[in-house]
Amino acid sequence: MTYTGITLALSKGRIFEETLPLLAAAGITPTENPESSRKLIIGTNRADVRLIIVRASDVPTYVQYGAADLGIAGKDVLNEHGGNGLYQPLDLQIACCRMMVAVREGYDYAGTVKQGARIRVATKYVNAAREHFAGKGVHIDLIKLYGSMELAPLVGLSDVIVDLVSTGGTLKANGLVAVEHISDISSRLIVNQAALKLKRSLIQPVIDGFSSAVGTRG
Ligand code: PRT
Ligand code: MG
Repeated sequence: MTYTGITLALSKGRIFEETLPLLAAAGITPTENPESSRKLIIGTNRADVRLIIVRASDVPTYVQYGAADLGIAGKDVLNEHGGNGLYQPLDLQIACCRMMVAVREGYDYAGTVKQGARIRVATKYVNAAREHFAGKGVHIDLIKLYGSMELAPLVGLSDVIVDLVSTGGTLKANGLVAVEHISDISSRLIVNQAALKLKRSLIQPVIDGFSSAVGTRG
């Protein structure tokens, strides 16, 4: 049961894909692809390094409690989690996107804000949304969703959404437009603080390998 190596928590999809070159720079190659394998614990070429595959929003939780020593999570996810007990040594500059406010085409966002009207905001990112609108002095009703935010303004669930945008294709396909930029998002390496002290000889080379890969990337 007790594993004496180090465990890195990752999510499938874009984060896994974009982490592969960083792992390679640290001398780590997964033995299986989580997209095709149903396994949640994935070995690597190194007996002392394994990967666990979890939901993107669960990565900070696994690392916080020490079930994983390290993890990779979007700044969006870390902001909602709060970052308690997590050391964040590196911005990996992967899975980059922007957190935006978006509305239905034709919705007068600026006018509504100017009038001081309450705005209904649907989002998965409730902390980010609360902070953003509080900073503007705009009163909102927050509606928490877990996905497909783009639908909310189309069916009258909300006036606006707060969501991540990368190509802009999803907004466009649904007749939505971005009206405000909240923040730039990228993924961070996160480390359990106690694990860093206890297993520094294993963890520090991974941090260094990732760091040099990020630094040399064009
Ligand atoms: O999918 P699941 O519910 O399990 O979790 P998740 O959606 O949080 O995970 P995943 O793997 O989709 O995203 C992991 C991380 O990638 C996020 O936490 C972000 O930090 C980062 N990231 C980068 C993105 C995007 N780009 C992105 N475009 N996460 C989500 N999107 C979504 C966005 O929410 C919207 O629905 O893609 C859609 C917009 O994309 P474009 O290209 O059409 O603009
Ligand atoms: Mg997703």
